[in-house]
Amino acid sequence: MPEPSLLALIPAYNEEARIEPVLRAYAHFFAQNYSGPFQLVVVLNGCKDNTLGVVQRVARDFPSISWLDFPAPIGKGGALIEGLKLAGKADLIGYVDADGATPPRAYLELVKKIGAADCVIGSRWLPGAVIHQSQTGNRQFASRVFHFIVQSLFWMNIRDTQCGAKVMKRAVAEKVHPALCIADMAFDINLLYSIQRAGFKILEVPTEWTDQVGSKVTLARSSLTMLLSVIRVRLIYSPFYKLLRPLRPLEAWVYKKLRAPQPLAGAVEQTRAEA
Ligand SMILES: Nc1nc2c(ncn2[C@@H]2O[C@H](COP(=O)(O)OP(=O)(O)O)[C@@H](O)[C@H]2O)c(=O)[nH]1
Ligand SMILES: [Mg+2]
Repeated sequence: MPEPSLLALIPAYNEEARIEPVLRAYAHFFAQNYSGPFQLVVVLNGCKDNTLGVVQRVARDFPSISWLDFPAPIGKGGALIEGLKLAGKADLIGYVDADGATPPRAYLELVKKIGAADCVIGSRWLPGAVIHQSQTGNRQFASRVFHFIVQSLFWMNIRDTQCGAKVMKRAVAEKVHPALCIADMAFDINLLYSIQRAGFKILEVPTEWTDQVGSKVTLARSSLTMLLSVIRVRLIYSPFYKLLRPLRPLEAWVYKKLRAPQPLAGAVEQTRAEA
């Protein structure tokens, strides 16, 4: 029996220098090793470099590669919120970083485990994970602090919410999509928490990871933005959320100061209406 159809999104922000070998490796590997239909959709957001030209050039060599280009800086979350709208096109939809931190074979391992769950996420912190190059000390420290905050706020019991490799069944993406509103790197928390709340099962599996040079994350600013965003997600699911509406302009101002992509307000209203 052929494997289910798979659509993998790659959010890309100024990735002209890193993305080409990754696209080639994924397209090649999945053509050779995956029997189901496979599509790779690069979602460009706010790129100021020639990522688009690079993606277009590689796409000429691989029919499995296409792209969506959003000229506005809508963030990794914004790009994935847009990309997940394509869920109807495949049985499984997921995403992976543009820099090749997750090799194609490790991504395929996640995909193969989906039978037992609704969503499978790669973990760098579970026993069995293979880390070829770890994140910098500062990054690891920030990551552990972030993990502690996320665990205290959401009790999801997920060891690594931030690994860039995730895959879910179509029905899961379609069900939670209206609840997605976080545009920055805390998008993953937004996604995982809505998946758990909707009653779906998330399976966390040890993965393979090579931290790559050229990270687009500016630690101080990204940490503050992510902190603000996880608090925001927590509040959305609290009874007080409506009372906080007058603070919206202040919130918009803070995101702007942090040069972070604004959360989508509309989607939040939908979540409340559904809840
Ligand atoms: N930092 C950042 N990354 C983005 C953005 N939009 C998409 N991405 C993608 O998010 C992924 C992870 O980014 P990266 O810089 O590798 O983060 P790191 O590996 O966690 O240091 C890459 O595929 C980026 O291209 C954005 O607005 N900011
Ligand atoms: Mg990276």
